[in-house]
Order: sequence, then C-alpha cells, then structure tokens
Amino acid sequence: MTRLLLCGVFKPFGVKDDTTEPLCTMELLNNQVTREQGIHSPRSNNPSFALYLMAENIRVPVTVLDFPTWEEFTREIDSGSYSHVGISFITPNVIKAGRMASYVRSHCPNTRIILGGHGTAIPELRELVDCDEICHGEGVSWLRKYFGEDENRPIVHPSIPSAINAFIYGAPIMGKAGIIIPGVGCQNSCRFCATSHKFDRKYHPFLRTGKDIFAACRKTEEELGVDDFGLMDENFCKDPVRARQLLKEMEKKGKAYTFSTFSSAEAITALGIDFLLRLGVNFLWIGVESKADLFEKTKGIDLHQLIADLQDHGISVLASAILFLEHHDKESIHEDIDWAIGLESDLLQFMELGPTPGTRLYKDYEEEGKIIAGIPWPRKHGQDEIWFRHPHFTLPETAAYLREAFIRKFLAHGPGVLNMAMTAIKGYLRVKAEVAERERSGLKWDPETLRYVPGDNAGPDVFMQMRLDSIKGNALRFRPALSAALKYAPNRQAAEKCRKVMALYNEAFGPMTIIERAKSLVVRFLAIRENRRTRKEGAIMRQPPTKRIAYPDRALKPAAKKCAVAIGPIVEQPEVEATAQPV
Ligand code: B12
Ligand code: SF4
Repeated sequence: MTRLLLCGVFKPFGVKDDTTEPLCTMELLNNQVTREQGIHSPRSNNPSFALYLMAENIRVPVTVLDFPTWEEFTREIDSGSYSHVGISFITPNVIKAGRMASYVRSHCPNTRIILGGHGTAIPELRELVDCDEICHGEGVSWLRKYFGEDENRPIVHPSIPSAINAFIYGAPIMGKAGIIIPGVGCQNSCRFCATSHKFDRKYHPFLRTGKDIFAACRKTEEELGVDDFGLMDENFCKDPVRARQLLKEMEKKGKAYTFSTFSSAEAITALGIDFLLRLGVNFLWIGVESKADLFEKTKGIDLHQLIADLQDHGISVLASAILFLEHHDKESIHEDIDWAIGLESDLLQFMELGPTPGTRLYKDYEEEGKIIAGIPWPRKHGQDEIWFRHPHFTLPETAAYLREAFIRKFLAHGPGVLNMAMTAIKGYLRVKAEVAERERSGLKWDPETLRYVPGDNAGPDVFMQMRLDSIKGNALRFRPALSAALKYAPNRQAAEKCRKVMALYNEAFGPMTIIERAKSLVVRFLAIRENRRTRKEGAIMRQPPTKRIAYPDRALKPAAKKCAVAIGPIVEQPEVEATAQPV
C-alpha cells in the first residue's frame, strides 16, 4: 500500500558536528537578526511549513515528521510502514539528508526516496544523497502528479502556528500567530535570490484571491484560536489586487486580523502606508540590501523615509542588508554597514552574499571560477564565512565583519524587542490621533484610490476603531518585557530609550495593571535565570520539539469542492512528545 513519510532533517541543529555548524541553528531572530543581543534576543523555532502544506494536499496517507532526532527517524523507518519517504532539506543540511537516505536504502530497500526543497539545487546531489526522485520546484503539484492525482484540485490550507518554542528573556511568549502561505517564488528575480530562482523566477500562488487568504485565516483562527498571522510570501505586496481584496473581505466580515510579512520597497510604496495600516500589517521585512542602488526594487526610493513612516504608524521593520557584495572593499563595507544601521529599522539582518546553486549569481561566479572548491555544504549558510573569492577579503576575516555589524547595530539602537515596543506604542498614539482627526474632519476611506477623502456624513470609521484595538493589543504584548529590557540594557542610551518607551506606555494606557505588574515580575525573575544560564553556558541552545502527525487516507473521501481553501479533516495521532530540550 502507498504510504508516504514526509520529513525534515534530523536535529540537533547549530552544533559543531559533521552535519551542521554552530551558526546554523533552527532560529530566525537569535541566529540571523538579533544575533549578538544575548538575553535580549527573542527565541523561537518555525515549523517546516512545506511539510504540512504538502501533506494536507495529497490523497495518499501521509505522516509528517518534523524535527526528529536520529532515533525518532530511524524508528519510523524501522516500522516498515512506508512505500515512499520524502525528505525536505536546504543546501547546508544536505549531509543530514544523505544520511537519512542511506538509512532508508539499507533498511527498506523497496522504499522510494524523494527529495525536495532548496537543497535540490546542489549540482552533485545524486552523488551526495541516494534517491529515486528529485522535485526541483513546487512540491504540491509535483506530488499530486507523481501519485497520479488531479494537479489542479483546490489547495487545502493547513492550520499551523507561525512559531513554536518561543521565549523572551527566558519567559514563554503567550501570544500566538498562525502561518498563511499565499504562494512561493517572486518575479523580481534579484540576481542572488534563491527563492526567486527556485520557482523559475515566477510567483506561484496557492491562494489566488483575497477571499482565499481570508478563508485560510478564518480556518486557522477557528482551529488554533489566533487572529495574528505571518504571511509566508516572498513579496506579498507585489499582488496589490489580492491585498485589496483581502482588506475588502475583512471589512465585510468585520475581522481586523493582523499580519507580518515580507515585501520589497517598491511594492510597499505602491500600496502606501494608509492601506497597509488598514490591512493590519504590523511587521514588514524589507530587503534594503545596500546603499549602492543595485536592485530595481529599491531604485529611487527614500528608504530612510519609508522606514520612518512605517514605524511612525506602528509597523515594525526588519531591514536586511548584504555584506561582501562585489563593490565592497574594506572601506565601503563599513559605509554600507553604517548606512544600514542609519536606516534605524527596529531589527536589522546582515547576511553574507551567498552564491547558492540555481541562482544567476552562482552561475556567473561558477563561470568566472570564483566559487571555492572543497568547502563543505554545511559551512555555506551565510552567517559565518563566505565561500567565494572576493577581491578584497580573505575567507577567515569575513566572519568577524558580520559579527561586528550585529554588535554595532545593538550598541547603536539597543535591543530589537525594545525598538519594536517603541514602534508599537508610538504607532498606537499616532494612529489613534489620526483616526480621531479624520472623523472630525469628515474623511472616509476610499478603496479605489486607497486614500482618505472628504465624504458626506462620513461618520465613525468602525473598521479603524476595531483596528485600533488590534494595534493596542499588539503594543501591550511588549509591556511586561520592558523592565527586563531596562535591567539588562547594554548601555546608557538603551536604558534611556527604555525609560522613554515606558513613559509612552503610561501616557497611552496609564500605570500598569496588577496583572501587567505580575507578568512583568515573572519576566524579571525568569530573566535572572536566563541570564545566569547564558553566563554559565555561553549561548543557550534550544532545539525545536519533534512533531509527528499522521494524516488519513483521503483517497476514500470525496474531493473538497467548495472553495479554494477547502477544509479537510486532520486526524491528529498521538504525537511523539517534544523531546527534552538540551537546556
Ligand atoms: C522559514 C525559514 C527558515 C526557518 C526554518 C524553518 C524550518 N523548519 O526549516 C528558520 C528561520 C529557522 C530558517 C533558518 C535558516 N535558513 Co531559512 N528560510 C525560511 C524561509 C523564509 C521560508 C521557508 C518556507 O517555509 N517556505 C514556504 C514553503 C511552502 O516553501 P518551500 O520550503 O520552498 O517548499 C516548497 C518547495 O521547496 C517544495 N519542497 C520542499 N520540501 C520538499 C520535500 C519534498 C519531498 C517535495 C516533493 C517537495 C518539497 O515544495 C514546497 C511547496 O511548494 C525561506 C525563504 C522562503 N521564502 O522560502 C528561507 C530559506 C529556506 N532559508 C535559508 C537559509 C540559508 C537558512 C539558514 C541556513 C540561515 C542561517 N545561516 O541561519 C538557516 C538554517 C537552519 C537550519 N539549521 O536548517 C535559505 C536556503 C537557501 C538554500 N539554497 O538552501 C532560504 C531559501 C532563504 C534564502 N532566500 O536564502 N529558515
Ligand atoms: S524582491 Fe526579494 S524575494 Fe523577490 S527576487 Fe528580490 S530578493 Fe528575492
């Protein structure tokens, strides 16, 4: 009988062994964004979204095994239950994928091995990983075709949390968000971009309309009880029609969901801040890359102004910049680092230029003989040393530039979490005043021009009043963390900023309630523990918990037919319990 195991690669991540590297942990903020911020760095893992999306959308019985230990993986294989094993991996994890495939081959020789994910771009993949099939692109349609199913069936969106295992100052983060995956790929086709090239420099939508996205949000809200979502889309604002439909749908149904997403500067500018705010965007990741206007997406845009405007309206910005670009020498790299810090985004990611297979950059560098042979794949992850010949930098010195850049940002602007609190509270006060002013002067929202225009009997803006509640809720999430931010402030500037933020909270909401004070005390107490542990152990390593879900045989059930986001039943089998955290 056909039965598929879909799994990610085995943990642990981010340790020094022959399959992974210390700066390749399974964490976004702590590893790549709030790196070097110590106890101030928020911690979390993200589920491997692709596994759940694919499992939900094929009819053969599937089991998802996310973040297994080696023992959990081999136990699953030893059960002999699977005719097919699909392994999802990115390039730095190819050795792990290879080991898993060898185990399957030697213990279950009749099982077919399918590889998918970004790691499939590795040119010599078949030498490194024993396999039968490779899916180079989008996995849902590939698996449907492979198992002889209808490729064009509507997508069933899975209900999954955006992050798990989340902590701040050692305290568990209570507020939860769901993840929505509108599509994969991006048509902007920046030369270095792995995700754009993986999907043939095209956008591949799963949720084609705003209504589809809204339905996915509703489903996730019902199943997980969340109203805040990460929109896992490389460039969400690039499809303004769909974004407008989503707002229309939310207004019609009286739902003021909130969103974090990725978008390029030109697409954000085209939609405008009034629109984004009304839509509920409270966090934007913008690739600013470099002050040398190298990319179409930032050409002619005043990024400093754009980021300040977004922040003034309560939208936190994570800007990302690339180091070791071709024009960088020992002087200009510092100019670029200073420029990126000078944008004053809440959070700032520095990544090294990484020629990854499949991209135009890789092809050019390969032809020019710039890729250095013999560097193991696990080392090519972007947070340590570069792996190509740069005219001005030796490999070993590159890691220090990156570390320095993170430290400079931290010392200049303080903890990322404090910056986000500042944006949230300033934004709340500003938006509240703007809504009141518009109501006084009779302005109303015009969905055509995406502006506020004079209107007859405009009356109260009911949707923006709801939105204000969500902005307030977002701001209040940070309040209990502020006293820990103050206690461990890295310098006087950061401490002053923290006091200023606390004063703004008092101005907006009055003194802390008893519950807020209790929460704040708990965070302070847990922060002491976290701080002691950090001092004793150096960096605290948190591994993601294992998740195992068996999906039923949907071939026996009628196809979901109502709408693009059809809801299929998930039978959650007993999970392999979260393995003990190596804390
Ligand atoms: C979420 C995320 C993470 C999470 C981890 C999530 C996880 N559980 O693995 C965090 C933040 C921890 C993270 C960390 C890192 N990440 Co990351 N991450 C992403 C991100 C933003 C989204 C991935 C995602 O879910 N996409 C949505 C799903 C639906 O798309 P997908 O994964 O591509 O899957 C589709 C296909 O690839 C295919 N498919 C995938 N698997 C399989 C399996 C089978 C069997 C089949 C048939 C098909 C198939 O079908 C899917 C549906 O179409 C991507 C960028 C992006 N937008 O994709 C980067 C990305 C994957 N990350 C990347 C990198 C480099 C890293 C780090 C190495 C960075 C670092 N130095 O810290 C670390 C490595 C962590 C580790 N130890 O493994 C690179 C990978 C480049 C490459 N060539 O491999 C990407 C592409 C970013 C980039 N543009 O450079 N990451
Ligand atoms: S805009 Fe962003 S996602 Fe799109 S191609 Fe450029 S770097 Fe990639």
